[in-house]
Amino acid sequence: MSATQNTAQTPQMAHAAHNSVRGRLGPHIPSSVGGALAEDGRRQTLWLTESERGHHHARPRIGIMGGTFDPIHMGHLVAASEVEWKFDLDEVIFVPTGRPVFKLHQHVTDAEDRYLMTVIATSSNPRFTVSRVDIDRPGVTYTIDTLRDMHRLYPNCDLFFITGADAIAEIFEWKDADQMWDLAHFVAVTRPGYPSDLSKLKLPRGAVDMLEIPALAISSTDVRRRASHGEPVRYLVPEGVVEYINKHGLYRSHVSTDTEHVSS
Ligand code: DND
Repeated sequence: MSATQNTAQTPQMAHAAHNSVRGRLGPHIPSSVGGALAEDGRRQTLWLTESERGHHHARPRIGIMGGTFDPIHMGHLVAASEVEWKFDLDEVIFVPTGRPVFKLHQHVTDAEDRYLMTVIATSSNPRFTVSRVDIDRPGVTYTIDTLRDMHRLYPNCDLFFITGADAIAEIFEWKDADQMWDLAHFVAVTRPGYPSDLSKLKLPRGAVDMLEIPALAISSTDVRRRASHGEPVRYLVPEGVVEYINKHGLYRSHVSTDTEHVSS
């Protein structure tokens, strides 16, 4: 993937875009602009943003890490961190689902508990934030709605939706899948136990990148099972999440069932 894409904009547009993003994303958002010669030799101003690592992009880049996060674990965090690094993202926004569509027939922990565990798990990383858009939207959660909301909130940013290889394999079962490609670039991270070959899927050219990440065979399903049996979950989830699970007695009575759509 090209690290730099130059898009000529008016200075006013660039300033507006930049300022609006800086306000939301915080002080690490870059501030550089530059000029260059157009192909016909005339001077043309290119307005770029510079990432903290010194790369130039046409627009700030935001990762969207959607998940049920029941509970959030180290696999989720490593996935987000790896994509943030490899794609030079300015920020990764974790978006816990409200009512996950593929899990309507199984017990899912209260959204506020999942949200708070996600906040706790991400709090030490200045590039990680958490959004309530899916939790606060009534009804079943669909990614197409997540992406539309994010476009409204971050109109001048490029969005990168982060997902596991298992999730991307069934993406054509997602609501309005064909409309999602225009809203975000998709990054599918490898996950132990799931095939990482996307070639059999008829994905639009260039819409999805596969990224190999350090293999962590951790699943929320297994964390819940362990917690329900009193087995250790320490080091599978962040310390604060261990404490939250213990303090609130989560997963004591709900063992995962066979009706789960995927091992999460
Ligand atoms: P999950 O329930 O799989 O989340 O949902 C993931 C996203 O898919 C959410 O944003 C959903 O709204 C969306 N979705 C699902 C189904 C239908 C539709 C949308 C629709 O619009 O119709 P988990 O908490 O289980 O996992 C979060 C992510 O982390 C997943 O992409 C999963 O593959 C990945 N993951 C790992 N990746 C690497 N190593 C590991 C992982 N464990 C989970 N150990």
